[in-house]
Amino acid sequence: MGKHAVRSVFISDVHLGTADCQAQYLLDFLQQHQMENLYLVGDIVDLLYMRKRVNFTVQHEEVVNQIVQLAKKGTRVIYIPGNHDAKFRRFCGQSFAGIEIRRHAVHRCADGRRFFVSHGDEFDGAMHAGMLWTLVGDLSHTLLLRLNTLVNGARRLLKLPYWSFAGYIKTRIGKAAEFIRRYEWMAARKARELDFDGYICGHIHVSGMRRIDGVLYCNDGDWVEHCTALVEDNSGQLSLVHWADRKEVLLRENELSESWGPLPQAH
Ligand SMILES: [Mn+2]
Repeated sequence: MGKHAVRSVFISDVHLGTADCQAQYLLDFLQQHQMENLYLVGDIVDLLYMRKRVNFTVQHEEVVNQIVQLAKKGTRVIYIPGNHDAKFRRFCGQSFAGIEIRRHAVHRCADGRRFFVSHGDEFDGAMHAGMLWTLVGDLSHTLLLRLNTLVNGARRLLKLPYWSFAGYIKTRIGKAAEFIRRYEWMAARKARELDFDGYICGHIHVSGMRRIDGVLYCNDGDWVEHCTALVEDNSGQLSLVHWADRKEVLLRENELSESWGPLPQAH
């Protein structure tokens, strides 16, 4: 079977160097796709975590090698460091092994639409009193990820496909849903202010694609819980892809039905 030929791929929140990184699925995804542009939208290497502990396996190394190989073979690779790899932000404007490091990027789709691309942690400050951290406090979030890995270890033994336990829990907490909606809205507002057609980000580990107030919000998700990527085909259409034991298109741009107006101001 030939490779999937696509125009652009956006991935983020890989967290290489941690035990919860689903590197084997990402490696397979990168090997099965052929792309003109690869955007690494932050938190690719978890330098924060690696201060305490390092789980950089051979598979993690292979992910890095594969990305370097893609750059060598002509894929344009743009790396936008996030908050967990913020130490690399000092290299913004430089290139290493053919990989361009940027604080943010502008992506022009095949159909001419312009998207602003950033990791998304810049919205943390504007969120209510660090809502994310009161919500999924660092510790409980780490615990949730551990449980996710354990659940999927058990599922593998039972020959069941990968399933995001952490994602399942998070989207069912009312506060989390509110937090996610506010984040999506802020990104959409930023795109509108900057006069872009949409915003592409990651950071919150919840993939999504929504039309909000005239712009397209896209979140490429993560590779510790959901194993998702945002993909642009050769005509410029965007879709969200899940790639683990099961491989499926989660959402296509032309299938979007919901359209939200602006979120009411917070009380
Ligand atoms: Mn992040």
